[in-house]
Formats: sequence, structure tokens, C-alpha cells
Amino acid sequence: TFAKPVLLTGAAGALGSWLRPQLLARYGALISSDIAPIEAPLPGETFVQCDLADGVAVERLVSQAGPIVHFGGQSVEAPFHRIMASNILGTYNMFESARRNSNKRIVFASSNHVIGFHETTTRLDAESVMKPDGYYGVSKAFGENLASLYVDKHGLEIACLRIGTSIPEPKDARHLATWLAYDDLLSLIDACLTAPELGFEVIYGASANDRGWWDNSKTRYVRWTPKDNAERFAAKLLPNGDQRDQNDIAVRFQGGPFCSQNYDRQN
Ligand code: 15L
Repeated sequence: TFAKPVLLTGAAGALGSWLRPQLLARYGALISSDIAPIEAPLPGETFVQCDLADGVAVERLVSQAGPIVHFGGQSVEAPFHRIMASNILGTYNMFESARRNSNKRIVFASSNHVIGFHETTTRLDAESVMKPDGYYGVSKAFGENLASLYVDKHGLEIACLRIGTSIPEPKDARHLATWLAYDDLLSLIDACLTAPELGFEVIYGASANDRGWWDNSKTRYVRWTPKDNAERFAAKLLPNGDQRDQNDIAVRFQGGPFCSQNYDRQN
């Protein structure tokens, strides 16, 4: 456990809702927050409704907390101004409040959409160039760069998780590469919160998938070994093998449908 409660943002979201009882059980106290209400706080949990774009509210929230699990914000592509408020301004408010209140450690939910326009034939590691596949991906790239700045200049400790597809079970062919099982997500967050030392770290959040594209061998601080493997769903998802058109934009690039959305390049 930590001196002050863990803060979870995005607590009403898909991952946040699953994480609330898990983080509470592990760390004993939890402050949960979201722009949307939750049904009822759990015993030992404090819920604070907060818009990440409201710097004063974020500062008040962060001052009550210890380590931060920042999963709040827009989680899919959206018009730029919406992304700007929750993910760009929101992540700035979070990191800046953490600096001012000396909350050193942050686990930031970044996304595979930071690198979405790499082809699926390319293997990536933490040093691969960013190739965002939408405003959402650009906002996560901004969050990672802001994290790098706050580590180098202010001594914060920030792990950026480039989460693939974290859902209960993989649902399509792409997920056989990108899937992150919930238990692996939890062990990843725990590895980041409990690492004895942490600087700026980029970690791909995927289970040990046979068809995966991402290599975490260059991580410097966090030791994490995912256990699940999406391959156990392959026969069910692809009974006739992978017959997808490899020239389809959503198949050719790692970001999948985020890449084909609004795609109008002609050459
Ligand atoms: C994400 O970043 C989204 O938050 C999630 O909803 C999925 O679409 C995921 O990426 C994915 O790439 O499958």
C-alpha cells in the first residue's frame, strides 16, 4: 500500500469499471473519478466527479491522492476539439497537478493508436517512431511527450501503456495480435506502481499473443510478463484461416479501423 490513496481517472469507463474493485483490493484505498457518475462507491472507495478539462478541479482531486492511474479521457476517435479538451488539456492538467502536489508516479493509459500507421508486417519496440492514426492517436502521442518532459525536467515517474485491445475476449482477427487480457492489464499496472525505480517508460500493453507485433524487451524499469495468449481464440474466430484482404487499410495497418476512418488518400 501507499501513503496516500491511488487515484483512478476514467473510473466509469470500460477499463475503469473493471479496475475499481481490483485496485481497491490490492492497495486498500482508492479515489475514483470520472466526468460521468458511477452507481455507488465501494467500501473504501471515494468517488469524485471531475471534468479533466477543469484545471482547478483536477488540482483539488490530485492533492488528495498518491500514485495516479490516469485512464480518463476520450477513448476513441472524435472531433478535434473534444479530443483537445479531455485528452490534451486533460492530461496536461493531470501531469501539472501531479508536479505541483509531488505525486511522483503516474501510469498513463496511452494507446496503440500512437503507432497505428505502422504496417502489420513491422515489429515495433519502445523506440519505434510514432505514427498516429487519428486525432485520438495524436492526443496520446502528446501525452507520451508531455510525460517525457515531466520526467526529464521535473523528476516525475511515468509509465505510458500503449494498450492494444483490452476487452474480456478477442472478437476479430486483429485482436489476435492486439488483445490485452484484463488480468494482464492488472498485472501491468501493478508492475508499474510497484517498480522500485521508474523514469519515462513506454510499454506495449498486449498479452503474450503468438500473432503480436510489439516487443517490450527495451523497457528499462518495469518487469512484466503477460500470461494470456489470444491464440486460444483463433480457431473460433478464424475457422477458415485468415482470409482478409491485406490491402484493406484496416487490415494493412496496426491501428485497424482507426486507420480507415476518414481515410481519403489516393496514392
Ligand atoms: C483504443 O485505444 C480504444 O480505446 C479501444 O476502444 C480499442 O478500439 C483499441 O484502441 C483498439 O485498438 O482495439
